[in-house]
Amino acid sequence: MSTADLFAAAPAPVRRDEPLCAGAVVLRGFALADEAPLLQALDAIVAQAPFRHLITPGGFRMSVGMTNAGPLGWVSDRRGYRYDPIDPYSDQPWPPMPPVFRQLAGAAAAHAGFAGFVPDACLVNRYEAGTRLSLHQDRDERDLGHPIVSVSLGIPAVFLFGGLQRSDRQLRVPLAHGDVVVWGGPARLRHHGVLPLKPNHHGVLGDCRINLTLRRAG
Ligand code: MD3
Ligand code: FE
Repeated sequence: MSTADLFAAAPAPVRRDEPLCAGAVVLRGFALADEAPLLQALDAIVAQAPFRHLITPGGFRMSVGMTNAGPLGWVSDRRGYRYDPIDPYSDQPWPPMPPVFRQLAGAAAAHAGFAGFVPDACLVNRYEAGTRLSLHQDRDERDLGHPIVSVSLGIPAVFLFGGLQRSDRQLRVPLAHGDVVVWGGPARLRHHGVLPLKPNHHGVLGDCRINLTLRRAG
């Protein structure tokens, strides 16, 4: 068998760039090369700061399970949304930002045209069948000039990408294991959300989807 035949039998994971609009691009499969170290780092975070369902300022329990890593973590309670250096469930700092998270986010941002991105917050979202994230804007970060990098792992989801007005029509973007999306510049304040997940199974993560959102929050 020739070398070409060997590669044909085990094709490289799909890696392509799909621009969504000015400032937003889907990097299909960008995280696949780092799958094992990403999952190992995720286990260490969850061991120190388990997933929990936060309460919105309006008093609703979020269906997404959340935790954080890095110097700042996103939290919600009856008082509002904010970034906090302390995990309110342990009264300890959040687990450290894994170097593989920081490096992947920097590489993805640079690939999308945002050189020098250094995240100080990683929100880890866990979705199960039926979990959804309603349409919102991300505006709790100090400097909205920095992009956000999101990494999808596990079962697929349909992401809703709207406009600057809540009522603007939304694009539906399927996101699969290993996809990375960079959102910045004119896309940074667009509304977005996640449709309720369909029951599914992923060989490595089981019956859930994990999304990492890497931000410069402080
Ligand atoms: C578009 N998380 O944590 S990441 C969030 O899949 C959040 O868990 C979703 O929205 C998830 O706030 C989507 C994609 C994302 C993140 C930030 C954005 C899309 C964005 C900021 C502006 C526009
Ligand atoms: Fe968001």
